[in-house]
Amino acid sequence: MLRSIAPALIVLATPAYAQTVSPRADGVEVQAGSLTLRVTAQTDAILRVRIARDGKFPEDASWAVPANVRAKSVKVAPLADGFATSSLRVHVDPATLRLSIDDAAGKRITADLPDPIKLDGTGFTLRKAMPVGEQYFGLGDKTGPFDRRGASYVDWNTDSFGFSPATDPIYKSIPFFVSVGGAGGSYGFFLDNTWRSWFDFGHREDGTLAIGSANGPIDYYVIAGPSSADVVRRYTDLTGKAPLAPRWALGYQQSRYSYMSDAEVREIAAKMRQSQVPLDLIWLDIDYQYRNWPFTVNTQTFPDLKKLAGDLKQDGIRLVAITDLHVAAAPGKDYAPYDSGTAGGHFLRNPDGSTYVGPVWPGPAVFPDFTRKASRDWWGTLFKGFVDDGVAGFWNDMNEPAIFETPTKTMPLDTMHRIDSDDFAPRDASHAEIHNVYGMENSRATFEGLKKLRPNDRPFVMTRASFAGGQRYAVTWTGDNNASWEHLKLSVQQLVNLGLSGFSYSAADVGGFTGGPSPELLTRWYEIAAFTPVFRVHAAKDTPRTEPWADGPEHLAIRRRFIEARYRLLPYLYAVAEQNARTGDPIMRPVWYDYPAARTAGCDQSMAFTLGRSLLIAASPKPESPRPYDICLPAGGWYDYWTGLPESGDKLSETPALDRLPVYVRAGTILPRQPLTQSTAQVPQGPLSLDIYPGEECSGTLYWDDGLTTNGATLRQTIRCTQTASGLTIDFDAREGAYKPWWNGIAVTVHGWQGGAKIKGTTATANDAARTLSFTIPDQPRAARVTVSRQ
Ligand code: MIG
Repeated sequence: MLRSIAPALIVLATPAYAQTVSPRADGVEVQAGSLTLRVTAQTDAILRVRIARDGKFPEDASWAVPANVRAKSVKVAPLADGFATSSLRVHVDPATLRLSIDDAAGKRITADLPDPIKLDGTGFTLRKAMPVGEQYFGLGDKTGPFDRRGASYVDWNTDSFGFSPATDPIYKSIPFFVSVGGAGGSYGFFLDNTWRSWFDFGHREDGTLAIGSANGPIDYYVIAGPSSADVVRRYTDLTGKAPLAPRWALGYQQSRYSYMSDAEVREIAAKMRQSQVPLDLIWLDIDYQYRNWPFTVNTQTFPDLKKLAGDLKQDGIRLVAITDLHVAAAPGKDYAPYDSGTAGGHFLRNPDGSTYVGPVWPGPAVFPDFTRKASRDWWGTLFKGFVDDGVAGFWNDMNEPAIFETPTKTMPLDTMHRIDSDDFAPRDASHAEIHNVYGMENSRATFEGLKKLRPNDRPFVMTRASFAGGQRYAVTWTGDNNASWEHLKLSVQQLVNLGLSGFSYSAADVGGFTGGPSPELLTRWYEIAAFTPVFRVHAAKDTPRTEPWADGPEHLAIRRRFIEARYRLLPYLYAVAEQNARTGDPIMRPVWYDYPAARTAGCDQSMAFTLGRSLLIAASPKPESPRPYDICLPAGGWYDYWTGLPESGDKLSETPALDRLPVYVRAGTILPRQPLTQSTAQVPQGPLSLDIYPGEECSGTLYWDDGLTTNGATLRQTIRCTQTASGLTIDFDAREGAYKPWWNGIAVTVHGWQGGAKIKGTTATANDAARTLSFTIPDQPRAARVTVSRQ
């Protein structure tokens, strides 16, 4: 911390009211009338802005940004009206507290409008400029247009069964957006405030970006780029990275509300294996429980959960069980979650001190106080039985929290929480303050509980509600979507925006939760979801079946082929996931994340996305239409993923066919893949494949480990290729880490090749029609060069 120098006090001439500018070692503080604005350079590119009313700054505490991150700041150079960091220039108008932020060259990143801070009782609104040409993304999985310009949003976690592409708010509140296209490059804005909040992107007032909240601290971060990738990475420096998931989380996942019995689960598993559809996970929805009481099992229908989990595991299939937070209010029934929770004082209270009881699935239910560390710890212990039974992952649903039989769909706003956690001062807090972080803290309690029960294992938790920073604890999905083409389209935009908002592991119910998809819609959804971070088929009760075989052999064949493609891609997908854990780069990205010019390319790219930097998936922007559509490929060259042939030109016309999804590989990619398995738990038989697509900056990354633990050995290796006058050289860097991989050999395929070739120590096979050259070499753990000479 660099806050030790005594601030010099500059009193300005003829103030309308008191104005002082106090330089600080790591920023500036400016007072105008009853407001004091403090800007702190957390890093050279991240500014924190806090505003005090009546001289009192709000508590310096946060659910989203850990204390050790907030404590860091850097030294700045004072300016007459602000300060500079190595990459930013910050100006504050001392009369109005109007803030503007430029890059080092003076290009505008973001600026307040005149009259920038409006107070309204406990609430406030900040007003900022919205230059023409800027677009806005993020805010989690909110519906509405992909680019948020022109729309307005409310953050208030809401159980939104059957939401439409225009419903707002829905389940999550992630008060963070990325602005793209401004003069000073991309920037991010994060409002660290948990109360009911809003973002208005010029909806109400043209050219005005208005951000407000009903209550709570005026406390926000401006995160400079200039690239969108810089912004997203820095946002995850603040709010945390999503830890690398267990590898099986990247496999195909089958769910339904509900698989009703042990027998039905076994039948689904057997049918998957018979149909040769790779599968890693089966999900147990609420009906496995006794009377919908969390942490119980209906032993009539699931007589031996441990045996079921064990038998499935033999087959490479793991179980995930739903564990909702609404504990049945069942005194005297020998129901441990209620009894131990009551004894420990872990449930939320009414203002009069009595325990709050609300109706949900179990009937009358009580609700853990997840903002208390002690209550989170208690919650974490409830998983012991299931963990001992071998249940691999947990599903935290209904944690907005959802309450039945009330128009607000949630608990009264005066329900009392106790904050006793992190660096907060212990105090009581109303539900109005905690509501938006309740689901995140529920998933945190689950995650931390699992860490304690199995310290070396990577927990797998999926949550419905969350807040900024929730990616540290859980993956998420978009809730109760609908079986429609417009929801398929919406889902792609939701997952892309979630990725930009820190939630890199995301899913949408494949096929739609409500309704019932046509066979074509369901097949198309499988195809696209095969390239999304979490691939989970799920559907509501009383809807048609959506398992891969549900619509007959032709649809099954297509769906299987896409699931297989995903399993072959696992070495690539896993390396992208590891990159995400390290850097914050999303797994699934808008095309312009890595290729900025794509944002303004001519084509409608609302259904295009990349999986890592190397694969571009170009689904139809009108997925319901049989009409041809244009695909814009970013500059630099691409290959067709399915044929391996280079594309000529950067604009392609695609005529939709149900069995085809256009996917492209960046020229300059070395793509690792593996032989097909039926589960990520199976050891692939055969060599690792490396497909080389020659082009600029040609490289690829191998990352591998046991896929399960956090403390085991790892393997990391970069491979590069260079086109030479006589052919191609492939350079293996020395491998880092001691993990011993499953492969002994490497099957190399060079794409876009013509003619024969000579390689020392092996024989190469050319295929002129496919324009490939293939050869096998031993594994290359050490630095080595393979020279491919044209013949
Ligand atoms: O009130 O657990 O979004 O995925 O199948 C419905 C039953 C409760 C809502 C979830 C959905 C899940 C369902 N749940």
